[in-house]
Amino acid sequence: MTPEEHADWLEAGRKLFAAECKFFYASQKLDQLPPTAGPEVAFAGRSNVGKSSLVNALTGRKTLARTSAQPGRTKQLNFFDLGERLTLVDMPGYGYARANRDVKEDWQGLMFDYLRGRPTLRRVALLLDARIEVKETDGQVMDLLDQAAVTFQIVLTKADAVTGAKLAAKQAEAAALARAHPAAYPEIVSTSSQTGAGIDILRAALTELAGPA
Ligand SMILES: Nc1nc2c(ncn2[C@@H]2O[C@H](COP(=O)(O)OP(=O)(O)OP(=O)(O)O)[C@@H](O)[C@H]2O)c(=O)[nH]1
Ligand SMILES: [Mg+2]
Repeated sequence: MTPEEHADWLEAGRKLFAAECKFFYASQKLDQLPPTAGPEVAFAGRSNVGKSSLVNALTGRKTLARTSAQPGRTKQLNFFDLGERLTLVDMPGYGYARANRDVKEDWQGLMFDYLRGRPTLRRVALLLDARIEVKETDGQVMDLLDQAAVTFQIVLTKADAVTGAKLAAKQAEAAALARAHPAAYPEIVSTSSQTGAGIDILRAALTELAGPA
């Protein structure tokens, strides 16, 4: 991209994410998903990785998606319409050990079924916490997305909370994971919902999936 093209790319992202964003649906069961319509991007990752915070940072609304310091806050698939061009789906987290067993299986079953079977799902933003090592469940989700041929993009979160050297090492680790997974998009985006770092890049990358303005 030339510098002008890059500026246009960022501007398209800024514009889309400045559009009105409305919560319109919460699903607890797979037979209760909203009807498929336009393109969807889902935010997936371990409990507490910062999915809901990232949805808020992208849309510039502090309380659109509910966040919490306690893991296991988001318990449903929450659907948000962004300017009638893109649907954002804030998912429950996986790997939350303290959840009641039945509840845990319910959420995870829902999540996996949704990821495997949703025809309008164009990409998964797979969030990894820059402070924490990659866990087995992260690998399992990446394998599942490979099998389902759902493109995913690794997004590092909480970049503000690590040193530059640690972030660089984490980016290299994430890039190696992306190379090892056929469904992974090669670019890794490092973000902070707290400082806003990388948010403009992620907005622009996701705008490539959106319907026409
Ligand atoms: N330092 C820092 N903390 C963050 C950032 N993003 C989120 N957090 C914190 O991480 C915690 C979890 O954030 P959530 O957005 O609720 O995480 P989640 O992935 O939606 O969690 P579940 O819905 O429980 O799966 C909260 O205490 C946030 O304040 C970030 O960019 N930097
Ligand atoms: Mg959440």
